[in-house]
Amino acid sequence: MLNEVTISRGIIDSYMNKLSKALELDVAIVGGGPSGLVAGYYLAAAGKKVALFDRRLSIGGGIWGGGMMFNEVVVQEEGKAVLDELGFPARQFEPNYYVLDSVYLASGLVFKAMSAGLTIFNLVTMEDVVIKQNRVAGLVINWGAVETLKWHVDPLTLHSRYVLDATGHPANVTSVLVNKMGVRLNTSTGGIVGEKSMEAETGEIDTVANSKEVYPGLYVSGMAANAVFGGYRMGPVFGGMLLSGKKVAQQLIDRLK
Ligand code: 48F
Repeated sequence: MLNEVTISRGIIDSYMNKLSKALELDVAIVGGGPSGLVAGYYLAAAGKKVALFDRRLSIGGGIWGGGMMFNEVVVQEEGKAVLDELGFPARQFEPNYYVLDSVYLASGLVFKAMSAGLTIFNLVTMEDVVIKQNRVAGLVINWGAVETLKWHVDPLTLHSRYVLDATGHPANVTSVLVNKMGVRLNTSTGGIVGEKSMEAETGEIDTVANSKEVYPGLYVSGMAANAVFGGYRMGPVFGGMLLSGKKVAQQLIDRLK
């Protein structure tokens, strides 16, 4: 006979155990788009203690919608190497252009990253960072719904050796840091330079080049990296996003040695 209370207890105990383990991390990733998920996959596969937080119900960020809701994405030759490593099939459309279903990519990245050991908290938002000795040292988190409703509910806090801002176009983690602490970033202006208009070729190169540490303890990837350092946008070509996540993961793995 199924006992409803046992079902509830299973969920509560299991979630509390997961949340408690995530209070001290090697890397806290904010944002579950392509760059954050790929970074999470490589960090978890390297045995690092890593968790990813996304304010939305579904994980995958901008992948699901493909281009203007046509649920296909394009990956160029360089990015295809990451798809090959993950074992994701892509169809050649023209030389140097591969296409794959965006639902497959989003769900596949979530599955591969979690299978490698990444813990994911959906419905949880980053509302602030922790500062220790002039470096970013953790996250202040709350329910995404509390943020949406603008309710006055105090948050919880976790410590992490590094934080990755993978929040896409708004670069929310870096914005909070700059707005609240008035710090100088490792950018050309010292502030958030701002994303440039569409130029796919340059944007893809920018995304990877800009994926790095922007302030002690804080790394940026994906569109957040372009927003912070001032790179071009590129739309629904995803190779740069995949390579960006892989690059920051490798940098963080080296730093954590
Ligand atoms: O925007 P997003 O998909 O991040 P990305 O890795 O990828 C960009 C592409 O999707 C696309 C593109 C491709 O060429 O240009 O735009 O840079 O995903 C960002 C995720 O961050 C979450 C948000 O819900 C989304 O799923 N997010 C944003 N702010 C917060 C957050 C926050 N404060 N707390 C938690 N999650």
